[in-house]
Parts: sequence; structure tokens; C-alpha cells
Amino acid sequence: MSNDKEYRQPYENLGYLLSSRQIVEKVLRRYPKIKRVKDLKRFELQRLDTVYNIIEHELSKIVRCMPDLNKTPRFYLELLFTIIDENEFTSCIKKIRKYRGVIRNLWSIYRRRMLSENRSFRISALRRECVGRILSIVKRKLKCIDKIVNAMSHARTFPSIDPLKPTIIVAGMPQVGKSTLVSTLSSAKPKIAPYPFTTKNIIVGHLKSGKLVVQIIDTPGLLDRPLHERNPIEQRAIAALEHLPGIILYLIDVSKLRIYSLQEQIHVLKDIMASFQKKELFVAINKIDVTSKEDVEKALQELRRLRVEKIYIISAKTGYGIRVMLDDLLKFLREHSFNASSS
Ligand SMILES: Nc1nc2c(ncn2[C@@H]2O[C@H](COP(=O)(O)OP(=O)(O)OP(=O)(O)O)[C@@H](O)[C@H]2O)c(=O)[nH]1
Ligand SMILES: [Mg+2]
Repeated sequence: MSNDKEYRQPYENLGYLLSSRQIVEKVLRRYPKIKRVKDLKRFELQRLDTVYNIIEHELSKIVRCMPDLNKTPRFYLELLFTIIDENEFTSCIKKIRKYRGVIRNLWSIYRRRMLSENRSFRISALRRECVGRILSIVKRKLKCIDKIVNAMSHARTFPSIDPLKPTIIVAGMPQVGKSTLVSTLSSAKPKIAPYPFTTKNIIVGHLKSGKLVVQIIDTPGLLDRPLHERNPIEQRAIAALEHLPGIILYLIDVSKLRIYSLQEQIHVLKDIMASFQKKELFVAINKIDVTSKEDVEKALQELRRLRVEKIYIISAKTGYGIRVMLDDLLKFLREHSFNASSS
């Protein structure tokens, strides 16, 4: 299990990658600046080498920066693939590798030809031809670089969620009290970061109990609407959460402050149960301080009909019922020692 040192998400420190257009621009900027030397052959070789070195440097940087599909946690791969399709991603990396080799070959063939050539006009013509061919590959064959560079710049902003740490994912329709609960439970100040395809930021708090450190995630704009209202990419961003080890805590508000009806909240809960079949589900009826007994009873009946077993009655505001619920959640997380294999 990971320790409680601050987790850094895998894309955070990616180097700065250039788009195909930026690579060509960099070449065209540097290329004319090469100092002319008396020996024309040396000069032209230097020009060719500069072009090759810039392109090789940028392509190798892209290849080196790419996440290893076998080592990157599934959660983070799934998030990445919401931004760039998985097949597109792998075929693009293959393409970059292939054309990197083609460019290397062109460079060394033309270099050899230039070395064995003594006519000045031919040496310059060979250099021109080679540079033209190399740049045309970058412009025409390696357009896919742009998609990767764009995806990686998004990936840098993904939230830092430790994919090995036990996690409580707090779900529920808007205004049911998710944020209030997360801040009540978190020992440290929760961190805020964007999550793909949500207008609101995801919030990650931590709570400690003995040696156990648990992440608690507030998911505004994510698990608060029926799934059929979402497009497949948004659904994939939601499904990524399935790869975090831990549980779902679904909040219900049937108080006099409620915005959504019990039926609407049960509908979203059913969706969540269907999408997170591998996750243990806990449900809390929140805002008990302002809820009538009858409304609590109705909610309990609906939940029992859905065969929800772990139901709590709480008030995130006054703290009522929180200790009992938290003890149960922690007991469950402790007993199910979550690790990478659960993802
Ligand atoms: N009386 C009472 N009010 C509560 C309780 N929990 C939350 N609230 C209030 O309910 C309102 C919504 O709470 P939030 O924590 O912002 O709800 P949320 O689910 O995070 O809302 P979104 O981020 O919009 O999805 C706030 O005014 C809270 O003060 C509770 O247990 N009792
Ligand atoms: Mg909130």
C-alpha cells in the first residue's frame, strides 16, 4: 500500500511538447541562423544536421514522455483516453516511432551522398531535397502529434488521486450536502483540481485513522445526473472512477430543503449501482436535522426495495450520525485491504 506522502499524478511533470507546426517553426527559425563557413560542404552538412537534430530531439521527447501502458495506473489511462481515443493514441505513437526511423534513414543516406559529392550545386541541392522531405514528413505524416500534445497538456491538469489508496467516492445529486460532508470528514484542507468533462472541479480530501489514510472525493457535476444524459466520453470519465480502490457513499436529501424528489434521487442511485457494480455501496440520508420522520421512512422503504444494506442517517451540518457511519466505512476499508490488483 502507498504511504501518506503526497501523491503526484503521473502526467504532472511531463516535459513541454511541441506540436508538428511548432517543430517545423523551430527548424525554420534555427536553420537560417547557422553561421556560414568557407567550406560549403561543411556548411551544408551542418545545416542538415541541425534540422535533423531538432526534429529527432522533439520526436524522442514525445516518445519518452508517453505513459507506459503497462505501468500507468488504469484510472489515469482511462482519464487520458477520454481525451484521446486509445487506438488513436497507440497508432500515433507507432507512427511517430516509424517516421522517426524513416527520418533517421533519410538523414544518413543524404549525408553520405553529400559527403561523396564534390560539386557545390549538387551538395546544396541534396541538402535542400533532404530538408524538404523531412519537413514534409513532419507536416503531412505526423499530424497526429498534435492530438497527443493536446491530450498531454490536458493530462497535466488531472487531479492527484492516489490509485492505490482506499477511497470514498461521495456521490449524490446537487445540493444534497456532498461538499459539506467531505470538508467535515477531511483532516487536511481538501485539494481542488479539474476533472475531464465536468464544469466543476473535483475535490480530494484525506482522513487519517491510525495508520489508515483514506481519500475522500467530492464529485460535483459527475455522479449527480442520470447517466443517459451523458455522452460516451463523459461516461468513460465516470467509469474511470471504478478503477479506484474503495467505496461509493451516496447521499440523499429528503429534507424540507431538498431540490430533487426522492424518486429522482433513487433514479440516479440506480444508475450508480449499475455503473459501479464492483464497488461496495453505502447510502446516507443527510440533513436529518431538518427532515421529517415520515420522509426518512419513505426513503428507507425505497432503499430497502433496492436491497441497499448499508444505510445511515446523518447530518453533515450538526455531525449527527457521522461517527457511527465513519467507523463503519473505515472498518470496511481496513478489512478490505485495497491494493493495485483491485483496480
Ligand atoms: N440543515 C442542514 N443543511 C445541510 C446539511 N448538509 C448540507 N447542508 C446544506 O445544504 C446546502 C448544500 O450543501 P453542499 O455541501 O454545498 O451540497 P453539495 O452536494 O456539495 O452541492 P453541489 O456541489 O451543488 O452538488 C448548503 O447550504 C449546506 O449548508 C445538513 O446536514 N443539514
Ligand atoms: Mg459541492
